[in-house]
Amino acid sequence: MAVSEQTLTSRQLETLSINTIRTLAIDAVQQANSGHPGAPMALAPVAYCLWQYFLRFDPADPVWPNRDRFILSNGHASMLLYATLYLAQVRGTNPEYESTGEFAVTLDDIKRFRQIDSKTPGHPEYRVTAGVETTTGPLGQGVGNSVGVAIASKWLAARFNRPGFEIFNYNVYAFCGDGDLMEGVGSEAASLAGHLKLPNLCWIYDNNRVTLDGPADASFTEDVGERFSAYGWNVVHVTDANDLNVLASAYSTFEQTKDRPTLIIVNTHIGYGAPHKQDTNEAHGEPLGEEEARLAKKFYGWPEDAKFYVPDGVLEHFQQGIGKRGRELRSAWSKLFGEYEKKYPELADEIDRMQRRELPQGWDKNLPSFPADAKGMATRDSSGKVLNVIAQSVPWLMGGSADLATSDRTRLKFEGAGDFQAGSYGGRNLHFGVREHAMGAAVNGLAISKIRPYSGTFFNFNDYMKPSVRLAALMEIPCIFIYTHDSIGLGEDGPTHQPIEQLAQLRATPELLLFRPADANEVVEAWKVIMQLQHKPVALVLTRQAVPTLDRSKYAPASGVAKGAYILAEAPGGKPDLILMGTGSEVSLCLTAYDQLTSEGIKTRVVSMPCWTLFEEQSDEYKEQVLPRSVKARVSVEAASTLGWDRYVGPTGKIIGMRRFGASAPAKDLFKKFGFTTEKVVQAAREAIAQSK
Ligand SMILES: Cc1ncc(C[n+]2csc(CCOP(=O)(O)OP(=O)(O)O)c2C)c(N)n1
Ligand SMILES: [Mg+2]
Repeated sequence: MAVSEQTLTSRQLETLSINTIRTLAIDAVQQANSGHPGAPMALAPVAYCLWQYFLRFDPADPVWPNRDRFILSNGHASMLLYATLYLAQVRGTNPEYESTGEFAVTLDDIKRFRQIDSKTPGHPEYRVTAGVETTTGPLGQGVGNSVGVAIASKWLAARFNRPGFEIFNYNVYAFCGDGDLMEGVGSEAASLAGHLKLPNLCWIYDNNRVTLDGPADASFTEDVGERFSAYGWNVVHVTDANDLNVLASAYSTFEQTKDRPTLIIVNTHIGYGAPHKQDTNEAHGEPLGEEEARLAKKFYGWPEDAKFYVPDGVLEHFQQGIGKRGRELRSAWSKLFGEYEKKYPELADEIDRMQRRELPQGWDKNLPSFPADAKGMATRDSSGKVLNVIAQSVPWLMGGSADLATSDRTRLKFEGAGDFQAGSYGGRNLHFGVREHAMGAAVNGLAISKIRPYSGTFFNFNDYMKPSVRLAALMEIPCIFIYTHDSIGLGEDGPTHQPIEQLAQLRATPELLLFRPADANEVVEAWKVIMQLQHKPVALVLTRQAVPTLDRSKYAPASGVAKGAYILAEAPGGKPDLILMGTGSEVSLCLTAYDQLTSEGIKTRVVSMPCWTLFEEQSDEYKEQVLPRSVKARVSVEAASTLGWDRYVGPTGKIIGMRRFGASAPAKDLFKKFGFTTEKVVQAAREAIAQSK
C-alpha cells in the first residue's frame, strides 16, 4: 500500500499530526519532570507513517487476533506509543479480552504520564494499557519478543488457514534503537529470525548515533546493515526520517519481501526540532526545559505556550486513516471468520479457546501414573513423558530448547509434532540454538500471542535468560520454563554447570511459580497445576539423575503438590516431635532418614515442599496443619543455597544445603562430600531436637 495522492490539506494534516505526537511527548515529559522526549520527537513521522498507512490494526478492537503487532522495543520512548494510542483513539479492554469502549489512553492519562496508577507508566506495560503488546524498557527484550510473535503468526497460519480462509497473516513491527541492537539478546534474536527466514517480521532501527552517555560511536561503531545482511535479513535504508514517501516505500518493500525478515535503518535526529539539544544526548533522559520546549514548538510552527495541544482535525485525520482502514480490515476478517466457524467449527473453537487462555476439553486425558519403584527415574524423564502426553491433547502447547532437547527431554516425539523451520512453519518443536536469552524473549512473544509455550535448558543457564523470565512474571503470562540438571546431582560437569543460587532467585520473583517435584508422580501433579494457570509463568526444575518413585500406598498422594507443600510421611500417631522438609531429589533422603528416626522411636514427619509460593497462598489453618508452630525441631534438606529456609525451620532448626559452589565428580560422591546423606540428616535431626528443648 503506497501513500495515496495527497491534497495540500491532508499533507498539512499529516504534519500537524506528527507534530502533535512530538509536542505531546515534550509536554508530558516536562510535566512529569522525567522521561525521554528526544526519541519520540525523532520517530514521530516513522510511527505516524506506519500506523496511518500500513498497520492492520483496528483501534476499536485492540485484541483482534489477526491484528498487526506494534512493539516499541526502545521502551524509553513510551510517549511515542501513548501519543499514538491516544490519537488513533484505541479502545480499552477488560480482563475477558472484550473491548470496553473506553479509550486506552486519554489526554488526561497523558497529562498523568509516569504518575501513580496511571495508564501511562514510564515504560510501556502489557496489562496496564490496552494497545501495548508487550512490556518493554530493558533494551533488547521487545525485539526478542517480536521474533516469538512472528513465529506465532506463521504457526497459526500453518495450523488454521484453509483454502480461501486466510485467518492468520499478521505482521510484526518492532521499533528499536542502538541499545536494542547492542544488547546480546537483540543479536541472538536477529540471528534466529534470519535463520527462520521470518518474512512477517520488520524491525525499524532508530539510527540516531546517540545513546545515553553521548555519541554512540564511543561504543558502537559496527556496520549494522552489514551485520543484518549477514544474518540473512533484507536491509533497507531511509536517510531522512521526515520523508514520508521514502518511509512508505520502505514499509512497502517489507510487505513485498516474502523470503526473509526486514530491517529498516532510519537515519533520525534525536530531539528533532529542539535547537540546542537535537542530535545530543541532552534530548534524552530528562525534560527539554521550558525554554527549549518553547523553541522546539516554534520550530514546528506550534503555538509556543500551548500545552497538550491537539489541533482541530488531527483526531479526525487518524479516524479517516487507521480508524477507517482498521475497521474495514477487521470487519472483513470477522465476516470471513463467521464463515470459517461454520465450515471448520472445531478449528474455530480452538482459536476461541486460545484467545481466552482456556484448555481444550479432555486436555488431561491419558495422563500417566507411575508405579512405585525404588530405582525410579529422573524427573526430567517423567516430565518429558507427561509433556508428550499433554501436548497431544493441547495442540497449541509448543516450544523447544536451547540446543539441549536431548538432555532436557523437551522434544515432542509423537507423530506429526514436527519441527518449526523455514518452509515448515507448522512444526511444534522449536530449535532455539544456543541462544537462551532470545529463547526466553521469544517464549514471551509466543505467550502474548496466546500460544502455550515452553522452553528448555539446564537450570544453571537460567542466568542467561533471567531478564526475560522476569518480564514474563511482570507481564503475568503463562510461560513454562523447563530446567533440568537442577543441582550438584548433575555430577561430573562440575561447578560451572551446578546451580546453587538459582532456586532462591526465582523463588524471590513475584508472580512466578517455581516447582521442584520430588518424584515422577509429583511431576504429573505439577503439570496438572501448571496447565491450568492463565496468568503466571512457571519454572519447572527437574533432576538429571534418577529419584525413587515413591510408594503412594505408603505415603500421601502426590496431589498435595497443588497446595505447594504437604505432609508426605506422618509420624506414628500423627503428633510429630520433628519435621524433615525438602524438595526434589532431597525428599527421598528425608524419607530414608525418617525410617531410621522412626525406628529409633523419634516421632518424625516428612513434608514435601515443591512450590513455596503456592504453600504461602494456603490458609493459615492449612499451613499450621503442615508445619505446626509447636514443633520446633525442624530440618530442611535441599542441595542449593540455604537462603530462605530459615523461614521454615525457624531459629532452632537446621538447614542442610549448599554454602559453596559444587565440584566435578560423580553425583553420589558429591552428595556425600556436601553432607546429603541419611547419616547427616539424622545427625542434624538430633541436634535440632536438642536445640529445641
Ligand atoms: C538493558 C538496559 N540497559 C540500560 C538501560 C538504560 N537505558 C535507557 S535508554 C538508554 C540509551 C539507549 O540508547 P538508544 O537505544 O540509542 O536510544 P536513544 O538514546 O537513541 O533513544 C539506556 C542505556 C535500559 N533501559 N535497559
Ligand atoms: Mg540511539
